Amino acid sequence: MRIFVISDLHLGGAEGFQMCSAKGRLLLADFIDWVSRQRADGTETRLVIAGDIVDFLAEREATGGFTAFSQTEEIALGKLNRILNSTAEVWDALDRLCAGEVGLTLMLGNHDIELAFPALRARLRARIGGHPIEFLFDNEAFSAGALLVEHGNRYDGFNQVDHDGLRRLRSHFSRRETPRDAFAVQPGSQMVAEVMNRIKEKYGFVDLLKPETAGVVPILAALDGGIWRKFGTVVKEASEAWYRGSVDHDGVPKRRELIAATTSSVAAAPPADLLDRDVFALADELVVGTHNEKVGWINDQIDDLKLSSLLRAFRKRKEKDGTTFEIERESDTYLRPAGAAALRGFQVVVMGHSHLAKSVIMPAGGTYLNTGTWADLMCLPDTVYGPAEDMAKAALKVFLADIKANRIDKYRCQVPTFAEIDVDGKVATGRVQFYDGNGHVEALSTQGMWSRLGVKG
Ligand SMILES: [Mn+2]
Repeated sequence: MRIFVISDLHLGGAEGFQMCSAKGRLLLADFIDWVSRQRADGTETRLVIAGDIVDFLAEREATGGFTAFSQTEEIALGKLNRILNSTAEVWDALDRLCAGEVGLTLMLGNHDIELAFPALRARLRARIGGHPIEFLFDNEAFSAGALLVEHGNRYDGFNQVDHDGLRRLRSHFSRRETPRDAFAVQPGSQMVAEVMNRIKEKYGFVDLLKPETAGVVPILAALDGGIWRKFGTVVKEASEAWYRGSVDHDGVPKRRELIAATTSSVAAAPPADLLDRDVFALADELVVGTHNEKVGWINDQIDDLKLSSLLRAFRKRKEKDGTTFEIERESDTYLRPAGAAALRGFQVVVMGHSHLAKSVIMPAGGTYLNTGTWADLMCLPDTVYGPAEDMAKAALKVFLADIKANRIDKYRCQVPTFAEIDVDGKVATGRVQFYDGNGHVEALSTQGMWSRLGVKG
């Protein structure tokens, strides 16, 4: 059996909120058609889309604002219809794929949980031609022999979904009953709807730039002190809540209501790579720097002082942030549970969610793969980390002026990746590859990642 896995397509989005571009969707449709042609005689072929297929958080409510969750089927269906209409090429390609007898599995992530609602599952199935697709919800993972596939948000305390609550909603909706309790939305989605999206109205880079915290937070504070003053506390509190230990020693969530979570009481120390307190301290410092006794808050100047502090901070973190796109470096958040799965016999463990494509041979045996994303990515120009300090400063200045004016198009790029796994009896082998269009594929490499990101000084 040959299995192709992609994830984090983030299809849809209101004006200015689209993460997967029009060009990106065409490439995605081209990829799906390419998968359709990979079905060799006698080999069962399947495409698994492992979550964050569409993005409900990027769709506006009728009132014009954003919410972390669509509380009724009607609202969610309205958003899904808008998404389907604006991304038709992808669904047409999936229809062709299924007609060509390639299997299709759809799984939930954390930006598309409303897809679990009965009316939305029916709508989606009809849109893909009514073929018998497999739809996994209730936090079920996909497995085939020694292959395990899941979105990955189960191990990210910020984005763990209350699937028990979601199941209760589905039960009510299927009878057209009004649910008794409101659904408790994961904090990560609240953060997107209430904080990130408000910032995104003005600064489109916020959810595209990597590394997420170390890059975005200090830049925001420098660009707009008022924004950090307003939202900084929320962001810091959310980050601290993460540390309070939501997962056990295998990195598995402890809360029972998150279906199939363990009940282990072993508290995990926060993984060292998640301690972002130095980043928050810098952001606070940058905001103080924008305060002027006489005129109050002057937020809109990228002065020399701020530029120097930012540059110093980025260069100090060069080692750490420079590994963001290194394909063999992954956070313990995902490696711990992947390692635990390997001990249960899974030779290949595939996740998505982080938007960073990875391929790691695990110490305990087994391979961890991350499918990356089909949404756009952005990163700092590499000159910022380069040896010449005055050039670095000049490059950072141009970059900040551009993103402040929301001129981000030249920094956005799509680096489409997919996992390909062969399952033969008890043996599974897998790899991540770049998809460059027209059937051109290339093995994932850090070098290839950098060149496709097109990082220019
Ligand atoms: Mn996700």
